This record gives sequence, structure tokens and C-alpha cells, in this order.
Amino acid sequence: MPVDFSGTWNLISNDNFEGYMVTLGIDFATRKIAKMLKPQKVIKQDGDSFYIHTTSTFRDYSLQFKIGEEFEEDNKGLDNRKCKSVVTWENDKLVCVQTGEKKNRGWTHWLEGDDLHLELRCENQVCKQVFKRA
Ligand code: ECB
Repeated sequence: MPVDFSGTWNLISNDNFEGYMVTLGIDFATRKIAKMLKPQKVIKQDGDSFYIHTTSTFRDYSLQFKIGEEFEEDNKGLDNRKCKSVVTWENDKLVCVQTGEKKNRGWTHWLEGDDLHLELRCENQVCKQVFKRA
């Protein structure tokens, strides 16, 4: 059985979100608000098709992709840059490479016990988020 990320997940920890946002050029006022948020993720996984909706009281972000199929990603409401993204399986981890203006940009999702983990990378910064099932 493949891993199934489907479900509703609530953020419980957010390590170095500040460093990640600074590398993305997010302004001070926005970072101050963003740091306080406790986003929720809704993930719908159907085979190799994914829908990930991240919601908060401030901004929402949704993403749809198929494993191995490159797509244009518009990071609207985040840093507003565009990039070319592709998500692949690395064993049981979901790995996204976001090619664009920013070097070494991407993220990795995996399950650990009952928790959903997310590592967000940009340049030399790594933000580590952990979510619990709602
Ligand atoms: C959408 C909730 C967070 C809103 C933060 C608002 C402003 C900060 C601006 C830029 C910071 C960059 C990213 C925000 C961090 C998380 C949002 C979604 C990250 C993401 O790419 O999740 C992936 C993997 O689950 C699916 O898009």
C-alpha cells in the first residue's frame, strides 16, 4: 500500500519559518502576522494526483499536481514569484523541486507516526513544520 497523506492537518510546530520567509523577501509586517498563524492543511490524494489546500486566517494557498508532471506554480499570496515545479516520490516521501529565481527551493512531505511533516527549503534556509490530524 502506498502512503496516503489524505486528511485534515493542523500545524503544531513551525521551526525557522522566519529564516525561510526572510530568504523569500517577505516584508517585516507580513512576517510578523505570518509567524502567528496556525495553518490547516487539507490534502486529497487520489493515486498520483494531489490537491493540497493550506488555509489560515490571513492567506490561503492551494496546489494541484500529479507526480512526475512539471507544472507552472504561481506562489500567489506567498512571495508571488512563479516557478516550475515537479513533485516525485522518494521512497515514501513527497519531494517537490521548485525551479526559478530562488536557488535550492522546494519542499518535502512525509508521515511520521500520526504526524505530517513538511520541510520547506529556500537557498540556505530550512523551515520545519509538523501537523497533527484534526
Ligand atoms: C497559506 C498559509 C501561510 C500564509 C503565510 C503568509 C505570508 C507569508 C509569505 C510567504 C511565506 C512562504 C510560504 C508560506 C508557508 C506555507 C504555505 C504553503 C507552503 C507550501 O508550499 O505547501 C506545500 C506543501 O504542503 C503545498 O503548497
